[in-house]
Amino acid sequence: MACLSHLQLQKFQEDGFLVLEGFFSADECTAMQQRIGEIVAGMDVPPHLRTEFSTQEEEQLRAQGSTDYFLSSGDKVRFFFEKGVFDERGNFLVPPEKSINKIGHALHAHDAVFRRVTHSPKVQALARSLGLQRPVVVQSMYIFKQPHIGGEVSPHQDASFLYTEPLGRVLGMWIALEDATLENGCLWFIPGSHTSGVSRRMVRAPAGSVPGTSFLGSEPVRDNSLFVPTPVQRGALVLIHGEVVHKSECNLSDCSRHVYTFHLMEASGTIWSPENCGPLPLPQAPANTRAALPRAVHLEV
Ligand SMILES: O=C(O)CCC(=O)C(=O)O
Repeated sequence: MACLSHLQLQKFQEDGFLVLEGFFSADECTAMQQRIGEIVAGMDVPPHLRTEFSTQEEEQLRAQGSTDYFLSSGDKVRFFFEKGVFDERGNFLVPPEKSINKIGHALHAHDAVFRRVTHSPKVQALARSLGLQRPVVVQSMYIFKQPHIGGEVSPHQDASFLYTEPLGRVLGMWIALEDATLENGCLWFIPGSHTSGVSRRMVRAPAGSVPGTSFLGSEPVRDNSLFVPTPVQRGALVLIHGEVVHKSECNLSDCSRHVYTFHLMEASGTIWSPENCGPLPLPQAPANTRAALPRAVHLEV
């Protein structure tokens, strides 16, 4: 199962994404969901750090007060919230457990359940069958897509945020812990859109200036008719090439759409841009990534 067939590999290379249904068992999905329930039950975010997550550029820039909470989350387990879930003092307007957009960006490093999944033999075998030589885990997220209020993720390429030289070294592994449907906000892709580089990059402000981010370039308006919906069942793993254009719509349905997702980088011969926002763990990271990625975790541990 973890080894891709020649046809699957070819499809991934052509489309820039690939669905592997049934990659994780129901028990494995339940273990991740139960663990996230415990983590959420212990959530304690002070009101001034309650940060609404948005993929819209203008809204990200408005949230400067909590920028540092986001920028320094690369090696931590932090909570980011849906829009409109707080009053002006930061008090919850909805039950806290229904307010979270995502938890990021280092569950893989800090939590035993998510570490086990991320470094599982079948994930390692999958990475090997994709030809990765020295895969490192550069970030992870648990995304909730809450019923009724789960926000959209606007069209983007992951390499805009996880930029490397050369490009083509970043890969997302997106795991559906619940069925992802047209109604609750499944992924949509533009097949084949991973072959023309990146249209914009998010860069952090230079050291010594006010912490923040800005974009170099801009996301073009995409032709909606090019996007292909990708509903999948619980347990599916979706491989996402770092440059493929993808999005998800908001969730207006009664059902949540939980996923656990993490990104790998081929560390061999790759330079992780020091202007990326994500700082990450591990001493054995290869020399060319050590400064910018002080804690990147090798997949094969
Ligand atoms: O889960 C989603 O809705 C979007 C996830 C995504 O864009 C990503 O993992 O790159």
